[in-house]
Amino acid sequence: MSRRTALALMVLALGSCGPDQGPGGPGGRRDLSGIGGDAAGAGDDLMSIATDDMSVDTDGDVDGDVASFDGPSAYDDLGGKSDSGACLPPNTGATCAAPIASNAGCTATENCGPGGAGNGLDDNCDGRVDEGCACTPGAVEPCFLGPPGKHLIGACSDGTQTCQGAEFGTWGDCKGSIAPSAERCDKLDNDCNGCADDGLCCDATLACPASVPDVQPYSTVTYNGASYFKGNAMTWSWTVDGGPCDQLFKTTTGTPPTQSYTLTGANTAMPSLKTTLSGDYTVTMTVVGTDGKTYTCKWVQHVTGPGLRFELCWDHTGTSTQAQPPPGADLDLHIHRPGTTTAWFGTSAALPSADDCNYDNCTANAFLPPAANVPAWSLANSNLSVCKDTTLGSTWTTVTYCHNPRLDLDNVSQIGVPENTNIDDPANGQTFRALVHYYGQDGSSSTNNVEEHPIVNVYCGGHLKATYGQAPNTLGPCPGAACFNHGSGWNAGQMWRVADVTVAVDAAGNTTDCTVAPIHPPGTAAGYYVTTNSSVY
Ligand SMILES: [Ca+2]
Ligand SMILES: [Ca+2]
Ligand SMILES: [Ca+2]
Ligand SMILES: [Ca+2]
Repeated sequence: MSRRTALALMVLALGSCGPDQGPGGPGGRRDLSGIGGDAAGAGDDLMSIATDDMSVDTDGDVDGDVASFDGPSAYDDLGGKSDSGACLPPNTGATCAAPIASNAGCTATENCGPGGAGNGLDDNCDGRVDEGCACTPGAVEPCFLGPPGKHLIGACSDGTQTCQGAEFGTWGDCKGSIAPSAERCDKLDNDCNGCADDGLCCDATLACPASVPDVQPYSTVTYNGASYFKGNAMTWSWTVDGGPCDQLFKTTTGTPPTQSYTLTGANTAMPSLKTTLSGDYTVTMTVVGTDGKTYTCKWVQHVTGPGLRFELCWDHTGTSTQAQPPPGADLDLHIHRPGTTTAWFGTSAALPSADDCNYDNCTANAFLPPAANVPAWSLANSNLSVCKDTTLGSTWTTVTYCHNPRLDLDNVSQIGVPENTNIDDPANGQTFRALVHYYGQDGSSSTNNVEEHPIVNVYCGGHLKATYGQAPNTLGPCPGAACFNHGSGWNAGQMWRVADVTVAVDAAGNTTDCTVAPIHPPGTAAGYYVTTNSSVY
């Protein structure tokens, strides 16, 4: 069984706001040339001539809302102006000829999209996305927490929402979306009205990136803070906020928490981030300049692996005897071969089923000669480059390729380490079933019961498509039908059949999407399917 050292991340407490250097100069004037007015309907200049409104303003509020619903909006007022007015050098200003209105695209009612499961937008601008739309519990979709007319404009970007509930789901909060915010001096269009730094007088100190290139799991990305902050820095500090497993580990792995990624040089101008899991990571750079001001940039680092990826993590990791955090247990991720419904596990631990990719036959060690009983599913091997930097990368280097499927590592008793199975090149239409097995503790059967609440995340083409076991829809409680607190070693004990994932693969071989069907107890339409001592498919 493999082990790896869990690296603790120092989490830094940071300020959250950048400098507000504007608006400078008295008497900023409105732009009379455009059809639009103030982006947010505030700060009208008394010196301006209020005759620029050629349209019929039926609602008496700001102009520029021609295509918008006239009801109340959660995004009404960011307090901005679209014209900087006169700025004192070296500051410069910007005007916005036709700012997108703060309630652009807002309508009277929420739109659930053609399929009825939501369209990822807050159409009625009440601060909730797809409220009232039906969805399948566990499904994950992109979402934007802002007026639909500002979707993907400027700094505004999508987050994700998760369908919660039992049989009839509802969308949970839209998390990770960058919503419109008050304009500030950073070369970005923060209020997403179509113009960067408009209404302010800004110098060139801060230039935040609107986006950064995607990277693959187990790659290292180094950021050069000096390319974003051009002033003289007194201190640098960087933080990273990870995906569902890192969020779980934040509260269950002790202090400081263990995270799946490592961030080195967090107090330097050039930190390096090494991730092990797919997902969206929010990166925050905070600089205190010698001018005493605090400067902040924030962006999302997309970590996207090809194909299909299953990721398992659980709340109580580690050994049966550790004091802090409290004792953990040993869970395992199993993925079943498509097109068959053979039993999980196999004849014995020494003769595992080649239809079941798991700790016993699917990590790098299993593919060293003679490589018996490995899951040979007629999928092409991947180039060594995609796995050589993983935890067992040196073994893969000996093997000389990356197998599909493959399990990155087997976590038996390490604190805060997920298990991740990769299938880089599934065939279009193949369906893969995931199972979580409660093996026990310390590599053996359970010696004491630890109630676990595992999470399984499903990524297709680099995007999180489904997540199971997250609060408020965790496994358990114990005692109960979905209790998960005891393992009995190889092929025995509690097993959770999670979901069937069917992939969509394009002609070029790229996984573009998938459909995910959660598995419920037989004869029911809701709930998690946990069995004991049964290894049937
Ligand atoms: Ca709404
Ligand atoms: Ca909607
Ligand atoms: Ca703007
Ligand atoms: Ca800005």
